[in-house]
Amino acid sequence: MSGTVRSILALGSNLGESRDTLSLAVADLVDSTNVRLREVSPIVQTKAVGGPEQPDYLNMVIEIETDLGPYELLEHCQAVENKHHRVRSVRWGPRTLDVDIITYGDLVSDDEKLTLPHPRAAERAFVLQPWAWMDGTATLSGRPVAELVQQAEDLPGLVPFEGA
Ligand code: PH2
Ligand code: MG
Ligand code: MG
Repeated sequence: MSGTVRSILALGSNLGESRDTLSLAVADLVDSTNVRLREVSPIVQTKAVGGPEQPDYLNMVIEIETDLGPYELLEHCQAVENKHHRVRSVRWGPRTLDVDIITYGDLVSDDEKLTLPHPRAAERAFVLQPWAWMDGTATLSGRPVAELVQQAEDLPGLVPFEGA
């Protein structure tokens, strides 16, 4: 795909100085003429979904506009994760930074390296709620994000982040 594409990225952190990490990661993600920031969600504090017992997460989403192809964008996101000392050990284990591509334009892909839309986004309040707060008209696979979030099992474990 070429030209300018809008994409939703989800960020999460539950190790280290998570609040600072998220801010720095947003700056790193858009520090490129190929990636422009359109919108930023509020930050939410969320109970961990899946994986081992672990600290609460801070989660947020951003909307970008990009000239990168989907795999170039994936590499870019992974480079930003690595810069923030992301270590891949336990699946769904605690992490300093996770950056997931939720949507890339209207692209639908079932490639195991990059499944689009993100295969679990439609049931995760930690993605859907900040997204709905950022953009009340957003849809995911044709369904309103603000409606999907009402059915998400992890919604009761989510609160707006009140920290500085
Ligand atoms: N990410 C996961 C697994 N579980 N739970 C919350 N609350 N937030 C996350 O970002 C998260 C998770 C895998 O990436
Ligand atoms: Mg993830
Ligand atoms: Mg990830």
